[in-house]
Amino acid sequence: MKIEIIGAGSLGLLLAGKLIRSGAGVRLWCRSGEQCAALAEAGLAISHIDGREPVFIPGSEIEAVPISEFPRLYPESPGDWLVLTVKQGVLHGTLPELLGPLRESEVNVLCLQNGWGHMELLQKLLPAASLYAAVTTEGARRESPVRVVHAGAGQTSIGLWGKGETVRNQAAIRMADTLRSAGFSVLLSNEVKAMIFRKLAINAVINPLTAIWRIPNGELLSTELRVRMMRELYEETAAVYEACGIAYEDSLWNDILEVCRATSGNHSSMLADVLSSRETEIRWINGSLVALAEQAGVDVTAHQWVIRMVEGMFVKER
Ligand code: KPL
Repeated sequence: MKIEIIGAGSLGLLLAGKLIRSGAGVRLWCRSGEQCAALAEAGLAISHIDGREPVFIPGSEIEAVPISEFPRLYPESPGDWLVLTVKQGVLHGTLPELLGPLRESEVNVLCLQNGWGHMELLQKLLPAASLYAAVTTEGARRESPVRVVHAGAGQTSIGLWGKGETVRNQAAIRMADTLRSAGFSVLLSNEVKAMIFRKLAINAVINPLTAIWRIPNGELLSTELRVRMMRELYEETAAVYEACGIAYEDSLWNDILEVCRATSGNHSSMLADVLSSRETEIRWINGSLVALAEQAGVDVTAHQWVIRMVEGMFVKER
């Protein structure tokens, strides 16, 4: 099986390194030619904070290609799976044009984005593809273009999007097995929307507050005021879900607190973006909740406030 990983950020590098080590065929599409050259020269290093043996992949074993070459190179030797690990901003920005040659293709696509909105976009761009949404709690931190830290083993749930079929098909089972052989814990789920909305709520509460206060996830629990602010975001989220008929578990609030404890030393992906002056995914996380709230007439003042705070951290070049 040949896997095309699009996006060489923290998760893309982690998946690429572990899949290559387990013997899977991987081609890694990077944003820049410089990163491809660095990987070819230095190789890819994965360290683990729990003390497990580091993984090192020599440059000669890594096929890394700039994403700008995708329209030319991909049709010459297409893979069996595309794994999209780019951020929502790239998915809604430069990626649609690059995926043009795949419009008629029945390729399998695994999408690992946070937030909401990406699956609908991909359905329009790739109407013949089999689209799978994945929600992962793997912790990964990119230290450089060639080094990533596996900051906590998590779980990845995969669901088939939009076809009304069970995810237990040959292709998905093989993909899940391949990921398991690479050391990931994987579940196949027929509750794809519930899975995405659960993660959306977790991200909409934890990510903006950690980014605004510049604290690791666990520190959200360290003062009453912080927990109160989390609770406000949670209650607005629950009100939106109720108004829109989106089912969620009674345990959702406790699940959010548990994620803070389980990932207490980690920086959320939004904090990592802010610290690296990268565009955040706030539009597709809290912004998608505000869009749902507007349709349903629900007040989401706290979500609107965190969006302004996080967006206000960036001065966009004109
Ligand atoms: O998914 C995450 C993220 O940072 O985007 C959580 C679960 C909040 C872990 O940091």
